Amino acid sequence: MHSNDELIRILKQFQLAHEPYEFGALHIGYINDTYLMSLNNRPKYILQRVNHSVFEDIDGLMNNMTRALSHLSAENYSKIEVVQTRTGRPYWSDEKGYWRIMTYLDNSITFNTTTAQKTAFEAGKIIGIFHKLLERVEKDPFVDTIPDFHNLDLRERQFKQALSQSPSTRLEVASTAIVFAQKMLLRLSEMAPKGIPVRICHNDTKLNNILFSKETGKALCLIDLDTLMKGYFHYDFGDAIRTIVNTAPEDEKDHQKITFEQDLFEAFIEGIATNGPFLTSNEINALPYGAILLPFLHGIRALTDYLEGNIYYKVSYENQNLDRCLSLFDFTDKAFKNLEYMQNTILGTLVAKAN
Ligand code: GN1
Ligand code: MG
Repeated sequence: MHSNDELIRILKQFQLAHEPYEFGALHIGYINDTYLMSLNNRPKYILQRVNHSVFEDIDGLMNNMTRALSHLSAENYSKIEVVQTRTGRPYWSDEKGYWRIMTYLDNSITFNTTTAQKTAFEAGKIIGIFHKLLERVEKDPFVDTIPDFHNLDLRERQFKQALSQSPSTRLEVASTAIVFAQKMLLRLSEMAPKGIPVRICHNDTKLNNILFSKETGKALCLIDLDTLMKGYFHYDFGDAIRTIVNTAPEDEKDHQKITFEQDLFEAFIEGIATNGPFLTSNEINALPYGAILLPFLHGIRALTDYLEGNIYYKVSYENQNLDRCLSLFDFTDKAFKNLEYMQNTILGTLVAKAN
């Protein structure tokens, strides 16, 4: 973590009035370092050091973000702004890192998990609004901030590479997870959908990347736009499902607590449906696949990182990646068992747009 003096030095690079900000480290996320900047205990800005070993092209990433943010503003979608540096750039860098500052939305709150149908409904609604706002933007200028981020073939190759190099003790401890991964890779390759249009996606739509109003409980907007790039709608769908329909946190060790809550699933779909028809029939048909693919992808990535000795994600204890993997695989299995249920619910609620 960074000292107060260091953070003040960074702040001076940005176009902000000179005020006595207090910094609070937010222990959220596995990738970046995040600080809340407050004045008299009122949060004003988010200061972040972007992880350059994960995101190689930070210039491209910040261009994606500012380009998207210029469209992400509407009566039902709250605007977030990037504070410019004194030289008019969206981030500041020196040999120690890449820094950015974004506005904090007053009276907003995030949830790691939920049991409330209203929250699930609001999440579905805001993800639909996000996609509709970005539907017509020109896609070519957007770079891939992490190439093949949700590409299962890549994640399979990385997993197999880790398997061939991992110490036998780790292979043994992770044996159940390894067997499940191999079985699921086969199943998913048989299910892979075709004819899905490319959209500009968020690609990390877990519940705690959605801001809600503390007062009304309504969803305000999506945050954490680092992985905003080309993708498929079922990626954003699946990432939301794995964190909204499951009432347990991502690294839950007690698998009895990991659930596929059908009432939350239905509320989430209803929320998407409030946006009217905006998905193609191929996209709609691919949604249940996305709800199985995404928890699995995150699980296999955590497993790969465990086998490689925790080099990608920040971990707070040695086996955290393995616990995350087992929990994500458990939810993958539960989602798979709900495949037919998901298909029926979706067909009854979402209507495809006319081509
Ligand atoms: C990572 O650090 P955070 O929470 O923003 C990961 C996401 C995962 C998430 C939780 C670039 O994001 O894909 O959903 O952990 N981001 C990257 O598992 O790998
Ligand atoms: Mg993220």
